[in-house]
Amino acid sequence: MVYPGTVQEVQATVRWANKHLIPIYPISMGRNVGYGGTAPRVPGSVVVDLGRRMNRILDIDPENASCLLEPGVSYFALYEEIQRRGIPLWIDTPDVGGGSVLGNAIDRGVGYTPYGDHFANHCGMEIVLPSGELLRTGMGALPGKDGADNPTWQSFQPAYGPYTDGIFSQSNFGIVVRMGMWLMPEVGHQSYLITFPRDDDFSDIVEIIRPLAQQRVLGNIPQLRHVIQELATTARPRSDFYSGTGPMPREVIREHAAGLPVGDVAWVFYGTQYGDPGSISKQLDMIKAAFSRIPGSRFFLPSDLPESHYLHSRVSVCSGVPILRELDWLNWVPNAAHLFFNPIVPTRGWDARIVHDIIVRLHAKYGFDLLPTLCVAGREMHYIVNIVYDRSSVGEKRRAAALMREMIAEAAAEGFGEYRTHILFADMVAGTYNWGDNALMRFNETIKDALDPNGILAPGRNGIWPRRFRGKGWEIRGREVEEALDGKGIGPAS
Ligand code: EUG
Repeated sequence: MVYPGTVQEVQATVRWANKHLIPIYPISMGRNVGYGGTAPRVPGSVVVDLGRRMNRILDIDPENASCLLEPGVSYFALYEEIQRRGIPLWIDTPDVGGGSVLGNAIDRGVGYTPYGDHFANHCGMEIVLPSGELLRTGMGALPGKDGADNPTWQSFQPAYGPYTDGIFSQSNFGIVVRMGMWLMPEVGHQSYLITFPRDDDFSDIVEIIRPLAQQRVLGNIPQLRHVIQELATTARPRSDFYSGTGPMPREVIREHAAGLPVGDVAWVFYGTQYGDPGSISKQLDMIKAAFSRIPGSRFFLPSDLPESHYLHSRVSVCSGVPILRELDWLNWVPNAAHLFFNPIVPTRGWDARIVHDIIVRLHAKYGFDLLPTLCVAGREMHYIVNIVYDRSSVGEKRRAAALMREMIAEAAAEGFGEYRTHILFADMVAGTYNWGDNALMRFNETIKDALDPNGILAPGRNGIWPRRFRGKGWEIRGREVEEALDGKGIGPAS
C-alpha cells in the first residue's frame, strides 16, 4: 500500500511503477461494496490508497453551487462541511453514504435527488496519466489568470474538442486526483411509497412509471422493490422468518409481510417529489391518479408509517443526507457478503418481464433469495439484484459466482448488459459488449496501450488488459471464478 498525500506523490508513484514494471491499483476510499472493495485484480500490485491523506475539500462555491474534491472526500465529510458552513446546498448521496464522492462518480454510481446521475453532475477533472503527466479536462485546460484555476472549470463540462472525461470513468486510463461536482440548491421535498398487491402487477407498474419519468413528473430516480425487502430492511435475519434452505417461499414472505406496516403486498414504489408545497401537492395528484389504474394500489406518506420503517431512510437519502441504513439487509444471513448484478433494462413492461423472469428462475436454481431493487428512469432502469451469501461457506460462494455467470450470459443472450460489475466478473461483462467483432474492446485496448505502454495502471480493471498481460491467462471468462474461491487466486501462475 502507498498513501500519497499530494498529486506530486501520485505522480512519483506512477513513475516508480513504470521504472520497475510493478502494477499499481488506485482506490479512493475502497468501499466499493458488492463490486470488489479494495482488491486489485493482479496479485502483487501496489494499492495506491488516495483516500487516507488526499481527503481535502478544495473548494465549495456557493454561487456556482459546486465543489472541488480530492478522492478521499466521503459523502459524510462533504455533507458535514456544507452544514458546518451553513450553505443552503444539497449533496447527492447513494444508498450508502460511506464512500468517496469522486470514486462513486467515476464508477458511474447513482443517487436519489434530482442530481442523482453522479457522472452527469461532475464538472472538470485533474488526472495523473499512466506516464506520470498531469492533465486537466474541460475548462480546466485553459489556464486561469496569473496561474489561478480556470474560473469556469466547475461551470461548463465539455469545453472545446473531444469530451475526454468519459474515458476516465470505469477505466484504467488515468488516476483522477481532483474532480468538480455540482451541488443542488435546497428545496422542499416529500417522500412517499405506493404499494401494489400482485407479483404480476410488475409490467403495469413499469408502464405507468415510463411516461411519468419521461415527462419529469417524477422528481428523482424512484426505487421499485419487492416486498421481501420489507422483511430485509427491518435488519432482522432471514432465520427470524424462515428456517428452511433455498429461497424463502412466496407464502412465507406473504405471511410475514402481512404483519408489517405496508402489509401483504407484492411491490413497493419509493418516490420523492420536490418543490414548494403547492407544486408537490399537484405532482402527487398526477402520480396518484396514474398509479390508481392498478387495482388495490395504496399510497403512504412517512407520517402514515412507524419511525422504524424504511421510508424514513428514503427521506434522508432523497434529500441528500448520507446514511448507512441500506446495509441492514446484510444481517439477512450469517457472515454476510454481497454481490450486485445490475442489468440495464428498457423501461418497458415486456422487456422488464424477460429479464425479471431470467433472474427469478436462476435465483431459484441456485437457491438464493431474490432481493430486487429497480432504479427506474424514463428510458431504462438499473435492475439491481443483491446476492447476499455467507462468506464463510465456500459452497455458497461458488453458487453465488455460478449464479452471476449464468445471469450475465442469459441476459446478454436477450440483449441486456450490466452497467457495472464486481472485479471478478469484469472480463465476462466486458466480453458481452462485443458488437462488431469486439470493436469496443479493441478500441479500449488501443487507448490503453497508447497511454500505458508498460501496463502498470490497474491491469484488468473493467476487463481492459494492457498488452503485457493480454491473452496470457489472466482473463476470467468462465468457471475459473468458482475455482479461484478456494483461495489460490487467479492468473497464469495459479
Ligand atoms: C444499489 C444501487 C446501485 C448499485 C448498487 C446498489 C442499491 C441497492 C443504482 O446502482 O450499483 C439498494
